[in-house]
Amino acid sequence: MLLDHAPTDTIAAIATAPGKGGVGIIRISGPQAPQILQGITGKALPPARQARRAWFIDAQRAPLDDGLVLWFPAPASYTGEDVVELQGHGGPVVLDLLLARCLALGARMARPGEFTERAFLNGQLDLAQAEAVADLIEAGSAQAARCAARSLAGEFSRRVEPLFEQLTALRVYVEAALDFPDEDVELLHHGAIGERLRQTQDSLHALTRSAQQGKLLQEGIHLVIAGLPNAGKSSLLNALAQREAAIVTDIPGTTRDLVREWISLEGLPLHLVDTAGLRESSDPIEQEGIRRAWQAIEQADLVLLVIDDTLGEGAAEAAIRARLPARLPVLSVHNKIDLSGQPAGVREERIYVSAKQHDSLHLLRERIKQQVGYEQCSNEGLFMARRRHLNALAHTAQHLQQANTHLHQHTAELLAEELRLAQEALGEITGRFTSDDLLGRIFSSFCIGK
Ligand SMILES: Nc1nc2c(ncn2[C@@H]2O[C@H](COP(=O)(O)OP(=O)(O)OP(=O)(O)O)[C@@H](O)[C@H]2O)c(=O)[nH]1
Ligand SMILES: [Mg+2]
Repeated sequence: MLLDHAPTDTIAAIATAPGKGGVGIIRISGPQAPQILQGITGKALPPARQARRAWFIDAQRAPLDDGLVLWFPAPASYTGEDVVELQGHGGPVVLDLLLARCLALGARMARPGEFTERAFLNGQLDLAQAEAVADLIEAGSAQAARCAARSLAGEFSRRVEPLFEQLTALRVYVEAALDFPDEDVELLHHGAIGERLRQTQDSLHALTRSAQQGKLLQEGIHLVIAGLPNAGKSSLLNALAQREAAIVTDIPGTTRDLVREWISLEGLPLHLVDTAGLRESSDPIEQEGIRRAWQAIEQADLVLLVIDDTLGEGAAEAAIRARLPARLPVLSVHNKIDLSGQPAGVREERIYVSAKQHDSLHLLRERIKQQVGYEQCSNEGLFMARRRHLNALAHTAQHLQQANTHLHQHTAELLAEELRLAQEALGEITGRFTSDDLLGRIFSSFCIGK
């Protein structure tokens, strides 16, 4: 496992955001942290976990700053190691001087996420909690922050744990069948394994649904507005963003660049992209705009295909639909109903709106949430999850499915193996089974000082 290479060097970093601020914090973790603290204050260690005022001094004992020191002896600290915090004035130059002094006294610069990585390696946090630290910092909405806080408090891990236990119990049962081959057939015929397997699959399914909601809240969705020139794409973007973000004119081909807006749909972060109208064009600028539009579509989670309802949907739209990636969900939005006279509402999977009159936009918002499976009211038990977690849950589900097949074919060895693989995939979430390579990737995405 991981704990056999616990670090022995001491790391330091500026923990507060770059720039000027009232207070700036330097964090030091590792065995030399107490000596560095004594070196930087020229005094004995302060009492543990109590703020003390001190002068920070350089090698010639000249003052660098006047601040607070905090001393957290291991293991009752963030990283589980000896930790020191220096709270000085938040100027970039003074913080650099303080950090340089820490390095001169024996610390080395921390890599991004290294404090949290050490907390994980020392068992202060599991992996899902460690990731929640970064997600809390990055949270783009109040809902996302609350979900990240729940994951940090261990809510996600607490829901993974019983599943893990269920799998252990199942494995014990099946391994027993393997150890006593005479009773093998009987055990596998026994409905109990099938029943337990089904229960485990059900719990996994419920957990996956919650995790999907969490991931939506963390990453949001990329929604691209596409369609023919003049269909009202930019008008729709402006209406959804509630500001005049994109230029609107009655000249077809107005928009060339991608216009990006970020909005929150009752807590769901929505990255809107307005694009150039899709048509054959000989204008090189417009051609480039159309190329970018397709590029944005390739990366979208959802496309709003805007149709001018006074013209209706025709061959040009059909050509666009044919070129859309097959995996991509598309919402058909009929615009300009104030001109076409069509009633507002949703009919046959099409939404009838007026971007100009802001008519039926609430229905559009509802449909977007429905399409991506966002259940805004059920935020309560939600926790933050990442793509990595969803992948792990999906792999677990696949192995359980395989296990089911082997159960029906009475191939006990293969059943046991699939259960083992399922448990391994599930264990990746909290870091029970995790490669160093994966850890490196997870923690390097953190900011320095975290
Ligand atoms: N009456 C009415 N006019 C609309 C509506 N939506 C857009 N328009 C008008 O249609 C024209 C084109 O609107 P835009 O939003 O610029 O259309 P677009 O799809 O972004 O066009 P390009 O950027 O050229 O591809 C403008 O004159 C708008 O005022 C609507 O719901 N009702
Ligand atoms: Mg436009």
